[in-house]
Amino acid sequence: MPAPQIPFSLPSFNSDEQELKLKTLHSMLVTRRSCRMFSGEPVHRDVIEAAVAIANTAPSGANRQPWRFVCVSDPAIKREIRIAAEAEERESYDHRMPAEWLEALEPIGTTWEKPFLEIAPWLVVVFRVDFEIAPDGRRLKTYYPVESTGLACGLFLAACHVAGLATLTHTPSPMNFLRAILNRPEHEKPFLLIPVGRPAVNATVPDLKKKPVTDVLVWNR
Ligand code: IYR
Repeated sequence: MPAPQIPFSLPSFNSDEQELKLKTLHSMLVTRRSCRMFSGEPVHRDVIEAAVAIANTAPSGANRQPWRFVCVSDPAIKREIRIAAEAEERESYDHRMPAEWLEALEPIGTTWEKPFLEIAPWLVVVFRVDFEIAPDGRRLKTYYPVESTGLACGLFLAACHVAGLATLTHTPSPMNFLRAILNRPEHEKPFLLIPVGRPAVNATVPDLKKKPVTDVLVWNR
């Protein structure tokens, strides 16, 4: 049965107002960088919850919201995650990643070592959910879980950034160890590991440039 319809409207800004709104948002978001040097200073869990609430506004296939944000601050669990992630990363950097991939990563300067997994006050481990289990035990399929979870993660990164929190989109590969360490069921697949915290006082990031918008935007054909 279709859900009942409710009114929907948005502020009717003129184009100058629209541009101003977007310039303001752009000037905030353009300073986001993937950060690998975190301060260990705690971040209140209410702040993390507020950022997850923003992620949770993302559109999703059939509105099934096929994501789980597992937020870890327990040092013992962070340590377990670091040990398992570094074991996989070491194998990847030493044996699994082809030369072309290692070359692409050279400007970023990453290695198998991931101290930030213990230093960042929060590790937000995002799972994509392939089906939910209804209260009566039936499987409720989700739709476009990859696209939907990606959208939710994008909003989460933006939310953290505007709150002055640094993030990293980390994908230790393979990352099924996250399901085991975090006791998640088999139908939840690790999607992204996002360390969150303030940047370290002397944090640096590689001097990388974004492509100009004209390189990524095509009008009509
Ligand atoms: N997961 C590895 C390798 C890595 C891969 C990509 I693609 C990056 O943009 C950065 C790193 C790591 O985190 O080191």
